[in-house]
Amino acid sequence: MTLSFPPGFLWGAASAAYQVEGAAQEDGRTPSIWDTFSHTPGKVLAGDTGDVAVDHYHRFRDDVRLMSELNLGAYRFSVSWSRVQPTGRGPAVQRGLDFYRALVDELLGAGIQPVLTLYHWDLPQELENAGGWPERETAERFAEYAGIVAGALGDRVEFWTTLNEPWCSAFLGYGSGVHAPGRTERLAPLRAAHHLNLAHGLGAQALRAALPARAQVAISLNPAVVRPLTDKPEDLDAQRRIDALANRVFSGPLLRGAYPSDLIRDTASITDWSFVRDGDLAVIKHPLDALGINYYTPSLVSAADDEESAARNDGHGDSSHSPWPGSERVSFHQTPGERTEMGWTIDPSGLHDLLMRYSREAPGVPLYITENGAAFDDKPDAEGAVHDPQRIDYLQAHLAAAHQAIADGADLRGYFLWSLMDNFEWAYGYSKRFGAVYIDYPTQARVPKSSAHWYARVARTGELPAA
Ligand code: PNW
Repeated sequence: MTLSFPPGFLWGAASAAYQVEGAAQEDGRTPSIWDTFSHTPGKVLAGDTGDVAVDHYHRFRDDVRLMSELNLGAYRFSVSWSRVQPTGRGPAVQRGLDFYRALVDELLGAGIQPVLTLYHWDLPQELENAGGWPERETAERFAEYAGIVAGALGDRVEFWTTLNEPWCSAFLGYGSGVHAPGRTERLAPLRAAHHLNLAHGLGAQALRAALPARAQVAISLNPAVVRPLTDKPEDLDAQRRIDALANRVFSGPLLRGAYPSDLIRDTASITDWSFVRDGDLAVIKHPLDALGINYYTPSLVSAADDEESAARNDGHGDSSHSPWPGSERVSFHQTPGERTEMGWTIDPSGLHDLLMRYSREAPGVPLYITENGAAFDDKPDAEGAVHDPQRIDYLQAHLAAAHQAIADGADLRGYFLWSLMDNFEWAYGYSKRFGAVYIDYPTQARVPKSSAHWYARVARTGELPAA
């Protein structure tokens, strides 16, 4: 049976500045923590960097044409902070802003709605040198940066998101160290999480002050779907702990204006949370116009009696350091079923669960799936065509789960496929291909995969063909 999505449902694709732009040293851009990290031997597979990436900085006009051919209604991209404000402080660089203005104009000219993310992990290196997200000043600098971008693009961009996946910034960046800046600490991720929350709140205030009333202000989270291995009390406790550190450390302050009391208890040996100052929680609980949800795969956890084995198997890349401060004694298990090239199990029921959960937790707030997709081992055939039936199956199953969530009452307004094109997949470099469009890196040729043609039809008709 064909499933119809509501009229006006937004069909999009997503990307992020450091993953696609390249032009790392052009027009006044200075290094971000991802430039430093990727240029540090051993941090990114095969020594890959975002220096050139898919050269979107120079090819954006072609890329927008490609988006039109795919019938996209929206394009989610992020702004490189150090392109716009090289030291993370002080005056903006006009050439940096001009690039985003040109991109936005190209999108609008093609009838594609720009969805702008202010921060997708590329902190200006100078701000990391001053301490990075564990320091409060970074949140204040973010608000200033938000105001600059809103001042430059507020007349033409209506959909704004502050942060992408603050969990990754805080816990992979400062805990497990598999993401930039690669710090492996226990207190720093908790301080970073709070200052990211504060950055969202202060940034949202700065956006409201600079933007017309019709503008929408949102955030994109990557909530975990955490399932217990058994219903033994110790496994349920492991589930509760990971849920606190993956989800409620953000949803608590954002939606309810408080950090969860069990999280504060679980982390009592690390911190008394005195870095949370009076008034911060009121700032963070800024009313959201929309909530972005990024979903890839669920997590399966159990209690571990040995911290080391638990840390090595935390489900988030190779690190001997745990990204779960205060709850290191948790093991992550492979959930059963078919997997993608990331080793992530394909489980669309997790997407349905998340949408229903956040419908309850954020009543009245429209939801968007701001990322969903999969990496497969895509290769051109003899004619140069790229057939990716597995990605079509993945998208079909996840869109069916999203459709079911709408039928069950979720106010879901749109879907952004991750990603438009193959790109720099963080610690995995160019080895993992998430794109609907294949990139031949030596020539930078763009080849829409069969999933791109499939998605173009879904986007045009608003209908999901039966599997
Ligand atoms: C997200 N994890 O990253 C990002 O928003 C994208 O930039 C990225 O390319 C995409 O998903 C695919 O990985 C994540 O370890 C990276 O839990 C790692 C994790 C989650 C999300």
